[in-house]
Amino acid sequence: MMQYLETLHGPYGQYFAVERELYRDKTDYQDLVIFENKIFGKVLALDGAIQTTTRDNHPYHEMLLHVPLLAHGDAKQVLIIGGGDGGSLREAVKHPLERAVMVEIDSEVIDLSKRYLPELSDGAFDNPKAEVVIADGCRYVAETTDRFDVIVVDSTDPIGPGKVLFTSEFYRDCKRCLNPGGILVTQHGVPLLQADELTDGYRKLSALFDDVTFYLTVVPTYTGGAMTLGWATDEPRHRKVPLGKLEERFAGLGIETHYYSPAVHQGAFALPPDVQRLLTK
Ligand code: AG3
Repeated sequence: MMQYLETLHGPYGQYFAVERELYRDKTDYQDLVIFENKIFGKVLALDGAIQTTTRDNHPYHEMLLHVPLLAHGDAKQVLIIGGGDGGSLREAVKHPLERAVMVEIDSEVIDLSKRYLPELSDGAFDNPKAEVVIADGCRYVAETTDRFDVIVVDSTDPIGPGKVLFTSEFYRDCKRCLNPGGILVTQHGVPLLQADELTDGYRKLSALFDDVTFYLTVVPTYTGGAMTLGWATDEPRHRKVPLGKLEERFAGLGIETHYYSPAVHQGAFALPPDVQRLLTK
């Protein structure tokens, strides 16, 4: 049986026994592989890095979307940068939004995910709130006149086409596209293995926003322990929403989750000292 070896972190990684390879090719932007594994179900990898699996994607997509949307409490317009597999869009459309715009650079990630991983988007691409734009996310936030209440950066790691999504210019343009009190969240890697990226992100975001921190989630196939998601806003109250209020908003959605709960939401902002120490200016 074939094995898939993740090469993302160099000296340390994970392997998957490939039960069945569903697709493997180069898109215009990256190397894309989709395969089945007995434990994790269907797995999508880009440029040697696991992106998502049908089994363990919930702690990622639920925390990336429900935390800012429920903290905000009145988001109407949401922008997702990247996220071609549709998992973020799936969680976004569960909220009473007017519009969820997803800007993905690589149309093949969308097409192949719809074809081989339909469980990931679970129909979200056909939801009337969803709007898909095939474009460079950097360019989109630099040029659009639309404004958003929440922006979610569902990117790859800072290698390949995702690299520009970790720059000050990109963050500045995201801020430009946020309505007052808007929230930006980002995928920020695993601090045990990507400590410098975390410090770098903290510095860049702190230069632009009044309230910057990171919150945690645990995704087994993002190896190395808890992963950080970036949090940047000029409205510090969004981080301090009382539990009762979050519970009320969450109940209003009438959905069942795998990982997100209002208590997990609050606890996710508690950072272990070793992670906290990486957030230095
Ligand atoms: N994008 C985030 C992949 C991060 C993997 N990084 C890591 N293991 N350090 C996932 C796309 C899913 N919508």
